[in-house]
Amino acid sequence: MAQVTKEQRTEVIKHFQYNGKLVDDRPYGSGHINDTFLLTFEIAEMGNIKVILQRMNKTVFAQPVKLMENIAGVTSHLRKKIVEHGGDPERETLNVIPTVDGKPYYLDSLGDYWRSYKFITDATSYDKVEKSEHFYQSAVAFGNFQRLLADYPAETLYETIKGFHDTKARFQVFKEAVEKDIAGRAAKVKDEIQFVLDREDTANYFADLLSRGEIPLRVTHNDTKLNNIMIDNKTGEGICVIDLDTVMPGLAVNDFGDSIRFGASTAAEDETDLSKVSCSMELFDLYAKGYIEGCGGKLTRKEIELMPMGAKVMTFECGMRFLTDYLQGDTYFKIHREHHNLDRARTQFKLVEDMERKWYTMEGIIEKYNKSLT
Ligand code: ADP
Ligand code: GN1
Ligand code: MG
Repeated sequence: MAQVTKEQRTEVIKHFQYNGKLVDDRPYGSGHINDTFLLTFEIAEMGNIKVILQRMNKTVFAQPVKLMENIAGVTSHLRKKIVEHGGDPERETLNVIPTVDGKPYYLDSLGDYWRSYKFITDATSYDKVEKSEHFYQSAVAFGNFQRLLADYPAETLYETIKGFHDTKARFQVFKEAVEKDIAGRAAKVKDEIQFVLDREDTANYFADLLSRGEIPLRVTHNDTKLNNIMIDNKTGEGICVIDLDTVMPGLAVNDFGDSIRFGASTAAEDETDLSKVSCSMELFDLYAKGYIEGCGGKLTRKEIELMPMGAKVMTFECGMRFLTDYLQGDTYFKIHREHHNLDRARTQFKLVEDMERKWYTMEGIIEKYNKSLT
């Protein structure tokens, strides 16, 4: 997608229900998909009010209007439950700011779709675990999210990305990308390609279990990385789950696994010094504890037992997706340097190897929690 220009934002901003005078407008956050801006408005006697403005990625999300219907449905469901439990719905769920004609999105003159959210104040989205307690709290919050949506009518949710975590199908897409090699990069990444090809069993694992009915489809978040949760600056609690673009029927083990992939890593997702990258067993343990607690007894024993596999499959899948994008010429994930997707793929594969080495430790941790269930 073309870069967002200042003129484009000026047009867009006029069409949302904002008050006050715009005093600041800047790119924001480190998401890989949408274009996010933080706007600050000055309102007489009230001070400054911040909002998030996002251009939705229409290459990734083919139907932005249906996607926003999902978000409206999910956030109003969450709002109702938060109010029932005496929580603060202004901070504990996303709040969509409508356009002047009352829609949850704006279609601009260039054909781009935009949406806006109230900014969640006094909270931080972390790219790396700074305090282990934050990671535990994020687990409780993602578990709660799963529990609160357990009674959401899954059939009303539009599938925003078909086969999003169908790792088996993604393996086939990867093989095609290697064969086509449109960016002419395959010869230079033979080892990484072989790493993926050697693990077809990992790619097929959950598809096979699902087809045998051994694990349930649930309404899941599907993108549970640590920077998709706001941690309260004062209490350290996971206050709000954000980035709801991929809320769809999925697997709880994948939600668990994606959090481990990102948050239990001892290094950033794009670290180039691979000696720094490993999967922390202390963080794995903390997250498992928090997530099982947050889900409030809703997970089956089988789902809990499969948590190490969830971590491995999601890390493997993500590495495979980064490498696929690298082979296809970097068209999906935003990159900020030439071999960014390759660097990201390498950290994921290093994590997969480390998880394979620590397999029995992970299983032991999970067994401890499975045993303690009544
Ligand atoms: P992407 O899909 O590109 O990851 P996100 O919706 O996750 O987009 O937004 C990118 C970043 O913007 C988040 O990681 C977070 O830091 C920030 N952000 C998004 N929504 C809010 C919000 N309502 N309040 C505060 N920060 C937000
Ligand atoms: C993307 O949108 P963001 O940056 O939170 C991606 C996830 C990947 C993640 C890797 C819709 O997440 O699936 O796991 O990057 N989201 C989409 O960091 O593809
Ligand atoms: Mg995000």
